[in-house]
Amino acid sequence: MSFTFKDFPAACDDLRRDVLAGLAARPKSIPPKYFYDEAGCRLFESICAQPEYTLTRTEEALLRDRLGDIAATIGPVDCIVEPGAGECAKVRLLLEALRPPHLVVLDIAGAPLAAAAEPLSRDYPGLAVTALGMDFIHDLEAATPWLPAGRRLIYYPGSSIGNFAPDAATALLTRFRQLAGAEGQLLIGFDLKKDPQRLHAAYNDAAGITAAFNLNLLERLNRELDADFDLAHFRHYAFYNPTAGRIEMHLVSLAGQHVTVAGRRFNFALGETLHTEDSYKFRRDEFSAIATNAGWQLAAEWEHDGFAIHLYRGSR
Ligand code: AVJ
Repeated sequence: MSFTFKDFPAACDDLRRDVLAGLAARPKSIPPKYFYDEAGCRLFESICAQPEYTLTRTEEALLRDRLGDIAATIGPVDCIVEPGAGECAKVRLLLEALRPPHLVVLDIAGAPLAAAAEPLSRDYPGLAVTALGMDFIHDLEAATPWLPAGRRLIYYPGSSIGNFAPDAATALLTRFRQLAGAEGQLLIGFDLKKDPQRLHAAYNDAAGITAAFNLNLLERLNRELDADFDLAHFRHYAFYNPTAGRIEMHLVSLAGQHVTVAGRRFNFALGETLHTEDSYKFRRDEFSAIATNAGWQLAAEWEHDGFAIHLYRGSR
């Protein structure tokens, strides 16, 4: 039916500002949302197809196998809202099962989002699709005027929430709670704590795709911020930190070196790290405690092979 696209500007200035701030910090770090340029999106798709990385396939199988039960528990909804929708592939199962009149998808990469979302309005007759190119982590409130009133379901799959430390996850889920409104629900997928060797392997695939994904961030900075990172002088290093309950991804400098980024010079000592991602893993009770702190109440849960899908309703 109808398709609407709104691109919110300034994503480019954000990259420059965040990267310069991150390179000035100790330890150096860059937010993982910047992995997803065009090449990064392709590499992430390829990660999801690696035998060691089961997260995405397990979630899809779980959703597919339990779809009838999940849809019946959710009940009728007027609108599905998916932050970080990317390829808009995951939401199709839910659209088929729930048949809502509206879908609102959000992603930091506006143009690819629009390209992926537009076909949905043709494939599902009677569905009005709105695509918002925005950094929802910073600017979620800007989405509110675009959401139809009524029963909203926020859909946040893929353990994207794992990129946020517990306090930041609570803050984001609190804003989801406000965005969802009084009758709102949240369907969220997250990766469970499991054998650390299995986690380690998932972020150190034999084909080297995760390493390429991590290093692609430097390629992006070379292109978009006129930087001069030598990719041969940085090593992908990912490990499970059981104390913090997270996978950490780093790019470790293999030499003492200087790098210029957006006209500024930065020194990397031999062995110094650029921390590029945290991917938190949760026990079911740890996760529901975070959601409860954010004003949500657990309504139902589904688990398979180390992955969980939770359904929440408002508690206040
Ligand atoms: C998209 C954040 C869920 O943490 O597993 C995959 C990203 N990074 N391999 C994850 C990722 C390296 C992924 N999330």
